[in-house]
This record gives sequence, C-alpha cells and structure tokens, in this order.
Amino acid sequence: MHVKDKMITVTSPLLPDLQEFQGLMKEIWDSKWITNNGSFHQKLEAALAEYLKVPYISLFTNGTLPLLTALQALDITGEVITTPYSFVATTHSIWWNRCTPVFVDIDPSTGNMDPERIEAAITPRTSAILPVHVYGKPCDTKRIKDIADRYGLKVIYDAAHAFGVEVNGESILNSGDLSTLSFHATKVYNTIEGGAMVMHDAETKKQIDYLKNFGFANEVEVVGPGINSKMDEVRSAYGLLNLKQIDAAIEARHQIAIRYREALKDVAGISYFEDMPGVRHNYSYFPIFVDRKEYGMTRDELYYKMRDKGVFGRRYFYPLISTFSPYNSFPSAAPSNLPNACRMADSVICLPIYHNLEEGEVERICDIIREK
Ligand code: T4K
Repeated sequence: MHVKDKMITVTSPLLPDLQEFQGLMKEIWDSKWITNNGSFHQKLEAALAEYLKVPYISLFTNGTLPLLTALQALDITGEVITTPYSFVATTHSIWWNRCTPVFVDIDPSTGNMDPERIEAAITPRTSAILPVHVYGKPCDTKRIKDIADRYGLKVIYDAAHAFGVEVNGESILNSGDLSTLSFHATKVYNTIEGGAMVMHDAETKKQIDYLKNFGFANEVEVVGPGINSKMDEVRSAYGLLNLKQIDAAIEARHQIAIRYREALKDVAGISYFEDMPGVRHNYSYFPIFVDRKEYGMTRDELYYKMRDKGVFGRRYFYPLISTFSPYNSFPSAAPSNLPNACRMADSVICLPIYHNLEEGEVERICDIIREK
C-alpha cells in the first residue's frame, strides 16, 4: 500500500518481539502459575520501580482501578478537587467512591489544573485533590503540595499519561501521596490492558497489595473492602519485554514531535506545546490547537478533513468531562467556571504519534494541515 493511501490512527501499540513473547509463554505454561503475584508479576514490579525511579509500585489490571483504589485506601470522603480536561475515568473514580468531584479550570499554557483555582474551590468538605499530568506534561506539583499541606488535603495524581516523565532527573510519579498509571494499549508503555500505583513506603504498598486482592492479608484474614484488580502473568511477561524497548520508543516519538513542530511552526492559527525546561517528556500525545479565525477553518472542519484523507487524529479531551451526566448539573461544571478548559477542548486535535510512525506519514499529515 502506498503511504498516501494508508489509514493513520492516533496511535499504534508498542508490541514485544513475538518469538521472545512465545518463549516466555512457554515458561508460564510450564509453571502453570498464571496469575496472583506470580514470578513475572514480581519481576515486572521490580523492573518498573527501577526504570521509573520510584521506591514502590503495585501493578494493576488497568489504569482505572488504581484510581478507585487510591481514593479508597486514603479514605477520601466529601469533595475532591479535580480537572475537567482529562479522560472520563479520572472523574468516574471519584464518583465510584461516593465523593463529589469539584472541577477547577486549567492553565492554558499546560492543560493542567491551574493551582490558582484550587484554593478558591476548597470547602470544609474537601478532602483531596486529584490532578492529571495531562499529555504527560507535569503539573505544578510544588504549588499543589503547598496548598494541600496548608489545608490538610491528600493529593492523588492521575499519571496515566506520565510514564517515564521526569523533572530535573526525578520521577514525576514521586509527587503527591499516590500516583496512578495506565498501561493501556494506547499508552506510551503498554501491557495490553494494565496499570499501576506508585507509593512512598512499604507499609502503603502492603495495604494496596491487599486491596487489589479482595483485601486478603493471608488465607484467612481480610483487612479491608478490597477488589480484584491484579495483573496476570501473561501481561506481566509482555510488560517485561516492552520495557526493553521503551527508551527507543520514547526517542522515536521525540523525533516525530520535533518534525511536527518544525513543519507546523509557520502555519498561522495552529499552535502546540513546546518542551518544558528540565523535563524528560514521553511524547505520549501531540496535541495541536486550532484558532478558527487565524487558521480559517474550525477545529472540526480540520478534524473531518483529516479523516476524509485517512488521518485519524483524536479530539482528546473533547467533550470535557464536566459536560457528561451526572457531572454536568454540578455548579463547578458551569462553562463560565471553566473558560480555559472549554477553549482547549474546542480547539484540540491530537495528531498521530507512535514509535513507528514513518517520516513520510508525518509529512502527509502536515501537508493536510498546511494546505487550505
Ligand atoms: N486516566 C487518564 C488520564 C486516562 O487517559 C485513562 C485512559 C485512564 C485514566 C484510564 O486508564 P485505563 O483504565 O484505560 O487503563 C483510549 C484508552 O482506552 C484509554 O486507556 C485512554 N485513557 C484514553 C485517552 O484513550 P479510546 O476509546 O480513545 O481508544 P480507541 O480504542 O479509540 O483507540 C485509539 C486508537 O488507538 C485507535 O484508533 C487505533 C489505536 N489502537 C487502539 C487499540 C485499543 C490500536 O492500534 N490497537 C489497539 O489495540 O480510549
């Protein structure tokens, strides 16, 4: 198929070498140990803790359950301050814990929750802040910590997009009380479905490990209202293999981001984020923002034009979570409270970016955006 005709999707999964994977499957078949904290699970936890530069990590079966479990483990009640500019799982985790999400606006220069807005949203019912490092761009963790400390609030970071992101050599995942990751097929690092929680101490890891296994501390003792959210051996083995190629995959994405920025820098009405100083980015997404007046076309006109030509970007994160039921009836969901988030959601297109997106494909995407 000619590059011109090929359908290009927003992402494409990083896959381990099939033969190597089959070799590990043989080991699992021989051992007959296929889930419940098996040896591949233990190896992957150790390898990820080292790669991610975090003291403790607990694997999960996806990126939603560690969010639910984090709120549960920290006994969060009442109101949780969060961002409307994320994937809906962020807010659902609050709702599933019978808490009330309180939306605050984002900083347009990062897409992340604006710390300025957090303090004004705190009430006597607030018990936690749940920010998202959206697109893997680090939140202002220092200011968020300062506010949380002053008001005695817990901080749980939804770091679903932030695999491998570092600030001045330190993992972003060490911020807050707990951080959660997604290893879904569409993420920079994937275990097909999968996720994890990062914590600071061994005691918390023990509690979380109990909670993800129904609360069992041993054969006869249940220490809390746990759930089943364990990762199995097959996906742990797959994850170990993918970890070997993650640095190369992130570098390939970096090169694609450089090409996009170079090709789009003179297109009036199209903007994008630059790298942040001191940050090791993971280039998990490449959002562009369309200014209708300057570009001469609406975001949706460009989005559908790209689709017509076989380029399937995505409008992450449109619509805002705050527009979905049941959240849209909350006072904090009013568009007047969230002008920056509304503007970003209405102008964003995430362009295709993945480890083996070819140079010619990037050119083809940029040509579509450049031609009017
Ligand atoms: N917090 C945040 C901030 C999140 O972004 C997410 C998930 C979560 C929490 C929850 O984590 P998980 O429980 O999902 O682990 C995707 C993902 O399903 C979701 O994981 C992700 N965020 C969200 C932003 O995007 P869709 O519905 O947009 O994906 P889908 O199926 O349309 O796939 C997009 C493109 O990827 C396809 O057009 C082609 C490609 N693709 C996809 C899959 C699944 C493949 O090439 N192969 C595949 O197997 O939600």
